[in-house]
Amino acid sequence: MNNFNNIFSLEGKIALVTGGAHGIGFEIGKALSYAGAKVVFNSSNQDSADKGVEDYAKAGVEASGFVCDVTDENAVNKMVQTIEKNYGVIDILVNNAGLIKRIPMLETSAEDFRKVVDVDLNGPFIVSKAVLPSMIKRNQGKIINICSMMSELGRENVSAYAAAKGGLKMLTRNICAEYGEANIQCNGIGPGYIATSQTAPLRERQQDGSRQPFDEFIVSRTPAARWGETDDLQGPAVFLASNASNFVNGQILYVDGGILAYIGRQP
Ligand code: NAP
Ligand code: GCO
Repeated sequence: MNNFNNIFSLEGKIALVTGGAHGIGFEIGKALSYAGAKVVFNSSNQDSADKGVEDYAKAGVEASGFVCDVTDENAVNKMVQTIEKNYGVIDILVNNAGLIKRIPMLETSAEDFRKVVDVDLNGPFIVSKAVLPSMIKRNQGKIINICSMMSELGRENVSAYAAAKGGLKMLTRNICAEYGEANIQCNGIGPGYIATSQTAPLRERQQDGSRQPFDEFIVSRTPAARWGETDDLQGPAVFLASNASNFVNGQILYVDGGILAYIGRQP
């Protein structure tokens, strides 16, 4: 049999998924494990890390959880050193940890703006900088940055988030540019509107059980006419983590049900 099926295999690989205890990161972590990788993840607190390990185990995945704030360079370096000592060099990094604040720009404090940019942009920079040296020594590595529709589009009340996710798109391209020759592939996944705890406030039903106007708007702007589910991101993540994408670099793969290609349903 030809080895084509192996092109998506992650057997023997070690994958770090930041913020991988729940939501999109959790589903991506499961998928990478099902494709053969050993998955490690971090959370910002012990309770979430512990629950994440339990939830992975329920899904048949033996994941290892760490408590580490992605904005804390010393903590990140220590976590990466511990992972490399206990499990081996990180082959795949998914920069998934993220934060959003939905506040009109003029009501956004500089502190709020800095906090969102710190987690959503500085975090991926810090973690990528920690894992790249070992990847470069081995002349191979995969970095997947979880971007957003807001890497391409603006919308009211998410100025800090859009600025951070737009920057993350360009950080993705810059890592590609700087380390592609070391056989590092750095790409992004741009999820559309996905049903997670982060978007729960946008999807809560109104008193009469009807959808919120923004919920209706998103469904009307999505050709798939639905919100995305976290498992919609599993296949794209395995593709970008595997040998199947060894000549794909600096790209943002939008998994958005077609939003970016569509003017919106006619009134
Ligand atoms: P989520 O459920 O809120 O997950 C975000 C994760 O980030 C949480 O697990 C949290 O970890 C972790 N995190 C936040 N700040 C952290 C920090 N300082 N250090 C370490 N971990 C931190 O949200 P999600 O919807 O799954 O989003 C995951 C990623 O996808 C984010 O980057 C988000 O911007 C992006 N995204 C989401 C959507 C969507 O529609 N949901 C669409 C496009 C992009 P703990 O709670 O475990 O501490
Ligand atoms: C929002 C949503 C979006 C999604 C995602 C879209 O308030 O507009 O939270 O930002 O999370 O980033 O791709």
